[in-house]
Parts: sequence; C-alpha cells; structure tokens
Amino acid sequence: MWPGIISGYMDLLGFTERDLIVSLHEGNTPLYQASNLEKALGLKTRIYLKFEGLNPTGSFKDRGMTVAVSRAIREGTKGIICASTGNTAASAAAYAAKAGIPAFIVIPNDQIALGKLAQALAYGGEVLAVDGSFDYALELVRSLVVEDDRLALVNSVNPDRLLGQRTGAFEIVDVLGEAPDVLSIPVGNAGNISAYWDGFKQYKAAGIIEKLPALWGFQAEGAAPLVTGKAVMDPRTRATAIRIGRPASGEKALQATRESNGFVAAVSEEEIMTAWNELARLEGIFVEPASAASWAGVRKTLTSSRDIDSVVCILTGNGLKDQQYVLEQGLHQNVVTPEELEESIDSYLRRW
Ligand code: AN7
Repeated sequence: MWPGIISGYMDLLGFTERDLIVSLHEGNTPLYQASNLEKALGLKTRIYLKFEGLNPTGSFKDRGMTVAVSRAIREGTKGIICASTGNTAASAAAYAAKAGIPAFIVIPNDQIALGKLAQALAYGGEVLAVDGSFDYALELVRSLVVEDDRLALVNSVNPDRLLGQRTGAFEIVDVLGEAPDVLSIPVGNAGNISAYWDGFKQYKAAGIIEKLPALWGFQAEGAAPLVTGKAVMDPRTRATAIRIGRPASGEKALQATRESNGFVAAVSEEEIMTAWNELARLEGIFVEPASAASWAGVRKTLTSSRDIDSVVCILTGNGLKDQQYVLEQGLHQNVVTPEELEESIDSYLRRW
C-alpha cells in the first residue's frame, strides 16, 4: 500500500522514521498517456497527463500540506492559517482535522468554487470570507501570522509546501525513467511550477536524471501578471483557482522557466474551455477549469513536428469541485427529460 509522499520519499524530503507524520496517503497519482489527444491533433509528440485530482482532497495541494502540517505539529503549533482560492482551503482543513488542530481559512468572498467551500466546511475548517481578492486575503494572513506565533502559515510561501510538491516531479521520473522534454503546468501563485523545478533539479543532483525539462507555465489571460510583467489588481477568469494577480512566488517561477529554456504564456477562457472538454471527452478525465490550462497551452503551442518527444501536462484539480462549470457550458441541455422521452427508452435507444 502506498504510504503517502513523506514515507514514500523520506530521505529526499529529509524526514526520518522517528518523525511524526500527518498523512492522508497523498501522491502516487496516475500518469496517463493521452493517445486519443495525440491522434485527434495529429501530434508525433507523446502527451502524458498527471491527474493530481486523484489526491485525497482532489488537488495537488495535499503533497505540500502533509509536509507543512507534519512540521507544524512537530514544532508545537496550535493551529494553521491560509488564504485560498479554494483548494488550499480544502487541503488545509482536511490535514488539520487529521492532526487535531484548527484551520483558519481566509477566502475571497463569492470567488471560490462551491465544492471546495463544501470540503473546507465538511472537514471542520473555520472559513472567514473577506471582501477582496485572493491577493488581499494572502496579504492579510501573512500579517496575522507575524503577530501570532501560535499559528503556522500553510500557503505555498511556506517552504515545506514547496518541498512536498517536489514529489510530483519525482513520481514522473519514477514512471518514465527520465524527465520529459516539457513539463506544462497551470500557474496561479506560482508555487507549484517552482516546486516541480526544484524536484527535477534535486533528482539531477542525485544523479537520477541527466536532462531537465523545459517548463511551460500557463496563466489565464485575465489573470496573467507573469506574462504582462505587471500586477493585476482586478484579476478575472472563470478558472477561479488561478484568479491571482500578484503571485507570491512569481520571481522564483520566472527564474525557473528562464533557466529551463521555457516560458510563461497566457491562455484564453475559450482555450481553457476547449481543453477542458477534450480532456473529459477524449481521455475520460474530468478536471476543474484551472487544471485544463496546461493542456490548453500545449495544444496551441505544439506543432506536428517531432522536435519535442514528450510532454507531461499537470492536471492540478478534480472536476467534481466545480460542477457549476458543467452547467455553464450548457451541458445540462444534453439531458433528455422524462417529458421529452415520450417514447420508451427502448425505442429511443433503438434509433441510436
Ligand atoms: C487547481 O488553493 O492558490 O501556481 O489557494 O488550485 O502553485 O498557485 C490554488 C492554486 C493550479 C495554481 N491549479 O498553483 C489556492 C491556490 C489549481 C489550483 C493552481 C491552483 P500555484
């Protein structure tokens, strides 16, 4: 049985058997080869999808949260606090529940997907909604933590979060036997892209791989400060997870992408929607809108040439968290209602 990322990568993460570990057996998520997407777009590149939506709370945040909360408990912290666009909230609340401490969660009012709010509440998180953006909420919790040493901040500015999230890179190499040519990833607060880079570099330093991937990061057009080079005061995108205008790890992420010969670019709302649809309908993978940004970026950047042999797209969160998006795409119109189904189901199916 997979024991979770700390036990699974104990040495690499600097833990020992004696350390107390708070885990929900996160990690070890599947890496699928997207043969239907390759065929549909006529690509010669191998496309892989790492589905982080299959973590215990449905997003990649669990990888960092197990490390951050384990450390907080070891240091005698009385509670944890975070700002969140939703997934950090769900993850923090779950790991705090397992650890038996409270989680204080500051969210931008009316801007997070309902499924994520439901998760945070179900796990017993103390949810505090503020009138303002995620960036404002993060500023607020950072100042609160400075004043209150009973609390540990578990946003990705916490180095333990980034340490745990490196394991996504480890797992990719453990499956493929090498790093892919390209790692594509959605970018919000810019922690995860930085963590993957640290992970690949750690594997290279340990002699496990020789080559590093190029990092391709994708932001939503209406929330793309790393593309325009300017903070966005009023970020807008339906991909609420990455509705972030002043990424805390922005500089680190830009440096990592440059070092890797990669880039950060923007994808439009329509490109996100098309990619989201293809992932579900061609590969059977239901992701939340923000997560589709990685495939959206790859499908518009890649050509049918063979220059790039392999790409891994990180699919950061589960589609069940944001069911409203399905309705907004008009998919409820595809349901045949009892009234419409005047004939028997039998004859309806016979026409197919
Ligand atoms: C599904 O939960 O910032 O670039 O507060 O939930 O590391 O911020 C979420 C971010 C991508 C961006 N995909 O990752 C939060 C939060 C999903 C996410 C990102 C997030 P970062």
